[in-house]
Amino acid sequence: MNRIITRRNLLVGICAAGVLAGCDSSPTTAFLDGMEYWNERVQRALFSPRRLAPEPPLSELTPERDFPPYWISDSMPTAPPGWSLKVGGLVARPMVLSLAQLMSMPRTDLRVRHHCVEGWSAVAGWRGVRVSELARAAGLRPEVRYVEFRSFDSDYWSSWDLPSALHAQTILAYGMNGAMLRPDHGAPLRLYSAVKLGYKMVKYLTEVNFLDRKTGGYWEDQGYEWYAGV
Ligand SMILES: Nc1nc2c(c(=O)[nH]1)N[C@H]1C(S)=C(S)[C@@H](COP(=O)(O)O)O[C@H]1N2
Ligand SMILES: [Mo]
Repeated sequence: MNRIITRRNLLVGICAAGVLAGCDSSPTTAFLDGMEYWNERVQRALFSPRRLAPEPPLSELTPERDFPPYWISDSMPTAPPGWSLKVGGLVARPMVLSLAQLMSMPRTDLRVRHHCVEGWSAVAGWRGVRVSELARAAGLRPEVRYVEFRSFDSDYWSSWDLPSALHAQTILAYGMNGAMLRPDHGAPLRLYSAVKLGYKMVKYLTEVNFLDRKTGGYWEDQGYEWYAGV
């Protein structure tokens, strides 16, 4: 229909192929690594830091009971007492922020269709603070190219390219559909964005690190595409 959909289908196809091929060093994997390199270059070229993704209308909102929750731990992760978010890496002002402090920063609302590579999608409204706002407060050193997001869910993590992380539709969300984020969807704080696939949206956040190198990710290190733009 439009370029966004076409690109996503391309990605999901490549991801699925990557999973089937596994992580051995077969010629297929080498081919897929080559494809991923090419694919990331194409996606980066198409990505514009100022272009906003269209938001689905309110009528497309998924009833909450139909929005599948997902986590890698054996049971639903719950925030440790005294939870706070560490912001570090190559920054002038490393910070430790409470939820109250995050909620007092300028807030942004987004309605996004979530795409999981397992084949489902769902729409919700998310409220939080832009990663770019956090970056401004922390003061990035010029070498920063990547952002790493870590969580208390069995150390789940993902790393992002800086332009996607600083996009106006990438936030650290503490609210969902007009209420506080619940533990099934990543409380107290999760990443949410209109420009990436589901597995990049790290839930149960503990740390945001601004870095000069890629640090992979939980699924990315098992063959899922690293860039994963939508
Ligand atoms: N900490 C953490 N974040 C995570 C995951 C996870 O297992 N642990 N799963 C990812 C995947 S694959 C998806 S599709 C979404 C699911 O978000 P939801 O539970 O709100 O639907 O979270 C992503 N972030
Ligand atoms: Mo997913």
